[in-house]
Amino acid sequence: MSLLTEPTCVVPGVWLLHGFASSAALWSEMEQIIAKAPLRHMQTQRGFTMSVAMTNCGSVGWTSDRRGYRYSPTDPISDKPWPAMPALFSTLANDASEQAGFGRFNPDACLINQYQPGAQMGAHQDRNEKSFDHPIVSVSLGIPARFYIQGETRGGQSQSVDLFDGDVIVFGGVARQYYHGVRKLKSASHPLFGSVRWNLTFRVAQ
Ligand code: MD6
Ligand code: FE
Repeated sequence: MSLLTEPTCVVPGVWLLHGFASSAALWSEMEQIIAKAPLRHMQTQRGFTMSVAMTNCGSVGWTSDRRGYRYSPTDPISDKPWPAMPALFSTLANDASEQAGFGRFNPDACLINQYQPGAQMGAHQDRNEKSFDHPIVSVSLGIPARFYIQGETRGGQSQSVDLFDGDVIVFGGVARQYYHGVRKLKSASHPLFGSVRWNLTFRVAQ
């Protein structure tokens, strides 16, 4: 984790820390989380199956099913608490928040997203958290993806940024409730992950 990364502003409230995270260190923690709480394709409220596979760590985890989106203290597959948030994860998220000028950040939830080629995430707002006073810290690992930000409404003009292995986005302030998404993932290869992109999003949810 380099503290020498100069943040670049994508749009006001959204900062990119290029190459801030190291995939090898994070991967051994991710493997242990996935062993306890396997990746799964959740259902949307409308009954569609998400193309992104997900799991969580932390005191609460983000879930979706026919009843809607919410944070839950337990994994609905096992009914057990989600795996604990590794110290390496919370330290990285706090360092990124401080580096981007948002100050101390102590996430209680980390959503782990796995994209295979063809997977995408439609335009959405992150609004299931109790307060929007904290930013979201988002870590990209593996093959690159195009992330887009649309602003206060869905559709219309968007600002795009390509996210590479180790890139960290800090998403807060005036942008905290902006619509955003990830374009359909193109095939590529990463030495550790093959043709996969991972994304870790850290939130203060409770
Ligand atoms: C992704 N990220 O990069 C999905 N949300 O795979 C998000 O949905 C996201 O990167 C809020 C803040 C930052 C993000
Ligand atoms: Fe999001």
